Amino acid sequence: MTLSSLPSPPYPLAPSNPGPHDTFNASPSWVSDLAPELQSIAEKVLNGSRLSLEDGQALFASPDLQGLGMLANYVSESRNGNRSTYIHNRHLNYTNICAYRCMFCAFRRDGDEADAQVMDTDFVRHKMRTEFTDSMDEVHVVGGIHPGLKYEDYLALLRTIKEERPNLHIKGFTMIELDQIAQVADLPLEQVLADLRSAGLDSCPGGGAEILSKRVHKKLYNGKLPPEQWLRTVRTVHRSGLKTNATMLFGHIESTDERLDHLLQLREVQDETGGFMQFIPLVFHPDNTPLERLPKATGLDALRTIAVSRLMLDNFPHVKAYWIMLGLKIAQIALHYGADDIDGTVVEEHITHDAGATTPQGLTEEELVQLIQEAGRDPVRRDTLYTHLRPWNGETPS
Ligand code: V47
Repeated sequence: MTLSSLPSPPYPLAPSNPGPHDTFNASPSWVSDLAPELQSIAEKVLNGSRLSLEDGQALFASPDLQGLGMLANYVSESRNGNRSTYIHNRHLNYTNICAYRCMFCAFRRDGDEADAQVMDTDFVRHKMRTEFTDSMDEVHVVGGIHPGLKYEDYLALLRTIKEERPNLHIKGFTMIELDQIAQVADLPLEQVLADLRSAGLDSCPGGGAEILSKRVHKKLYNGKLPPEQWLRTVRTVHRSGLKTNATMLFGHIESTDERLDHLLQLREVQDETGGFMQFIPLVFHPDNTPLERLPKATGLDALRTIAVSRLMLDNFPHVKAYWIMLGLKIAQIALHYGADDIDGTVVEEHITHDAGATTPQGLTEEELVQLIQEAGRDPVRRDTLYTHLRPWNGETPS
């Protein structure tokens, strides 16, 4: 039996837009073993009360990383049981030419650099025929802010993908790209979103949020979509009916308060729109960037950030441990620190690998399944919107 022919599970995963954490009746026995600074926060979590900025500060400051992880894991398991999801997807970076010079980026190129590239529709069509299959669930489409692309180029890109692979879900264009597309179209964003949807856009990825802070924006990505505009754009996208993800790029010059402020801003948007599917903490990779002297974020910092995110973002249905950036082993541990998804097969990844990632460029479905099983979780294949869930019950290759 092939994986795609497996029946859908009889159980639902977490609701697509749950309210604050559900109320838990009896305190689990391990709560009394938590460090004192975590005890009152644990009470709030168990009562379904929302955590404050000060709670978040205490979580980041607590030396009891294991206790923090247990708390986040408790929330994650209450929503997802022992399930961890993955997706059969592939990335498509249609251009690496970018008008911006963000200090964290090793992916961008000027138009005259030898390895600068932009994919035309023939190239995309060829890729769709030779590298994509009908059994894939998602294509993740993002690119640089190319100064020369026309409105029609973006529409043609989507149409070409759908012509070749009509069932492939297109998760494409970050808020920055959407803002750029609206500018070149010289149309209101609402109209552009309607056009993009007609051409095939199904949802949007979470990239480009970086850290929603004016200070960090000014220092690292000045000129790019400012935080308030990112928030305005994402609200408009959600109101148009498109779901998106949200990311946070951490481990560079940001403070923990700036991380928390980022989370609280996302939580506020989610209260209003319910449009976020997943939260994805992204670990900064400094190689080949102007920030390459910065030390790399530790695995412990990544686990702490994932756990704090799970606890603060009480209205986000899912938290992703993006294995490409975390590394395989930390991603496995993260499935016990609040994350319930590890992303997908990916296959061809440039943004992190240009910045020194040592993970593979992609994993097979069997490898993803094995990764999840080794972590003691039950692998469940999902689609982008979590509407089709297929638990793995095949033989995992040894
Ligand atoms: O927007 C850029 C970040 C993002 C670096 O929505 C870097 O499902 C680390 O957003 N080191 C792209 N990070 C990746 C992304 C993503 C990935 C997988 C799934 C989804 C989703 C979204 O990566 C960029 C930027 O925030 N980034 N440079 C770097 N040197």
